[in-house]
Amino acid sequence: MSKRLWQITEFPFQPERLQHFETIFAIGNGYLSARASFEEGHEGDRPATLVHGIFNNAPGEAVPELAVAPNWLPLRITIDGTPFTIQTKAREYLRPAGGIVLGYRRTLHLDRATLRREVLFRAESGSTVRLEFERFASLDQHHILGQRLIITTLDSAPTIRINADLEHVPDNDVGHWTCANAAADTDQISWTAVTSQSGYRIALASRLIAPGCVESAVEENRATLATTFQLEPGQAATVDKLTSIYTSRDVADPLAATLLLNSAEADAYDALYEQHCRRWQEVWDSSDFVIEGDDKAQIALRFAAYHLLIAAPREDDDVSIGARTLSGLGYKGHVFWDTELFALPPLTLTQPNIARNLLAYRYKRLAGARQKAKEYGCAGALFPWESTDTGLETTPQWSDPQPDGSRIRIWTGDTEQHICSDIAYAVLQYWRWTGDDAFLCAMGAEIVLDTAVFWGERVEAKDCRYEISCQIGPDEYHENINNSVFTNRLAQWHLEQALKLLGWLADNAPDTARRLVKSLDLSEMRLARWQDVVDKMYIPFDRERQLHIQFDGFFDLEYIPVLDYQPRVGGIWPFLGHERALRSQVIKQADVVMLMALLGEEVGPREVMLNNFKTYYPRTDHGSSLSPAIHAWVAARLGLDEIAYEMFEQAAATDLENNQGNVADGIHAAACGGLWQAALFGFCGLHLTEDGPQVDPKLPAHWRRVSFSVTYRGEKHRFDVVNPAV
Ligand code: IFM
Repeated sequence: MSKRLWQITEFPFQPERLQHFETIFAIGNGYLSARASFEEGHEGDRPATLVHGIFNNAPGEAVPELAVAPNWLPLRITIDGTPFTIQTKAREYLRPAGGIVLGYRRTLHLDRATLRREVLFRAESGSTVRLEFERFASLDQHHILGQRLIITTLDSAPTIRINADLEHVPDNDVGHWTCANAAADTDQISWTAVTSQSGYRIALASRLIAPGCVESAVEENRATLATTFQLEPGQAATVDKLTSIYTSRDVADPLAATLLLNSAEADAYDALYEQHCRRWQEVWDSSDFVIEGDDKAQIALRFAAYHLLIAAPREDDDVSIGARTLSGLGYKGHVFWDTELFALPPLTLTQPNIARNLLAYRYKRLAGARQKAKEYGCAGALFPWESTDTGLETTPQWSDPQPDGSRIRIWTGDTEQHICSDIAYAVLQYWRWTGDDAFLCAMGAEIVLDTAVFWGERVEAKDCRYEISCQIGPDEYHENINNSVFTNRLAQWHLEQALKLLGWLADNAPDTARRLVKSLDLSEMRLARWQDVVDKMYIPFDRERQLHIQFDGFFDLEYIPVLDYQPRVGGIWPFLGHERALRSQVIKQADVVMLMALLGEEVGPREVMLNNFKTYYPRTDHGSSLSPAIHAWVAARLGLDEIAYEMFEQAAATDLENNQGNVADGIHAAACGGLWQAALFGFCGLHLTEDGPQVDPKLPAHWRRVSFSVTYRGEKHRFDVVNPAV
């Protein structure tokens, strides 16, 4: 298929979108990601390489965040003494002094996770050179980063000087690193540092393979490798920079590992790159979703899958995907429900090993979840709303200052408790699709059952029914409300599944059943209560109008016709203000609609589903990037074709077109996973039957055909869906 559908291009340079492109052109390999900052730097850039799991709570900061690793990208180039830079303002193209950029094109190659940039540059001396940059984070050897520069002179014999650096990133630093040490060996440079609070050690080493005699030095705030050479007219020179990186999460002595790896691989760019591409080919063989008839949707889906695939830990089951992946510092790298309900399901279907790693991350943090439940006065496990390396709650309690200087109390860490069921849902979905009983017995069952223990204690018995007060559902505009239908129904479903799971374990894995009954104290009395909650949970429902009520009193709030507020970027919350939003029926994101996506027909008959959608869709401002894709999915199932496609387009534009206005802070992992799910579960109607996976397509009218594979219980199932309507 056409290469064009695997590429995203910036042409010409768009300075006003510098940080946007830094995010969307990030490269990565599941171990780390690097934002797409220029090798030579640029005013206003935000270079950042983020490595999974390297969190630090810097002095004076309320919560931990991912610490930006030292910068391995810098290549400072001079041509006949003119420093190579990209000018920002068009008029600078005409400036008589300094170099001139004659042409610029940058392309992200999704199929091979490679970023390329070509620049035609004229030095002050009049020499014109073409610079072709390439970079990748090896998928084959996760600790190696490759950069290549091919520099070709067109019309003269310029002298080229190149400095390849490792350096600290001061702009992003809030005191994360101490003990930084730059060193220069005869043929390589290195950088080591230690996080100030968490004590993680990091080491990077670089080598330069280039014409001329390469010399190394330590300068202020950087270690550098330098070479100078001359080109004949028409001649091209290749410069390779290879960097290796380790942390103390990987090995006992990161510096030793880094130096060893770097010297072993120093002359092997081509071989490394070839292996990298081969590995990506394998990944795409099981992850691609091909659409015929809609090039824009095709590129958007590949882009979404690409960003999940570069963020997803392939070889580490002790880390997870943050809400903004590793491509930016939004939400400080914290992990939310975005992972389990948005990013993870497509991985369960296409890359089950990665999905298992993500679930194991939660299992390994059950201690933190138990502590949180205990602090809340309940037994069982209550996962934190925002999670990092420790597994403790890391949601900040106060927002950053608002325009008027005030701060808003953030309640999600206190009362957004549906995360327990979101994680249980992901575990059970993974188990059903993979049949991985070993995982279930070793980890999954304990997650599902101990979070069920929490719900069993958390629910409140009132007037012959069970209620849950003071919650935040997915719609975070409404805080500390009573009887969120999403939360109540999901908790009920969760307890029902927990009882079934225990029955399955008793029949199929009696030792595990016995162990968990004992360790989690699953007494007869506790189980009887679960059944009672399943039977008597209060699900707010309006019988007259045959629809679910998002929470107690929702329809008493002020009605605001959200659909009238068009066109706009982002939600309408900023013009309403926090207080009015709380008192209105404006909904931030799919809430009842999210419930319908997760539980499908279990929520109610088609008439109720339609009533729900038609009631809540016009009240939702999609102030969260999690919302549009879920609406697309549910609308497609309900046959609301126009809305489904419009919402799909909106989800697709989240990062590519920056329609929430905050992509500089990182890719929206949930929007990516949501988009993929909207295609699989929404438009294709993928579902499990007793005979395995089946589809029930409701494709957009202009999609001629789609094809994709999913792995079910270790076997690949290929679907090729032709649209009968075309
Ligand atoms: O988890 C989401 C939440 O649902 C809405 N606000 C942003 C969070 C992180 O993406």
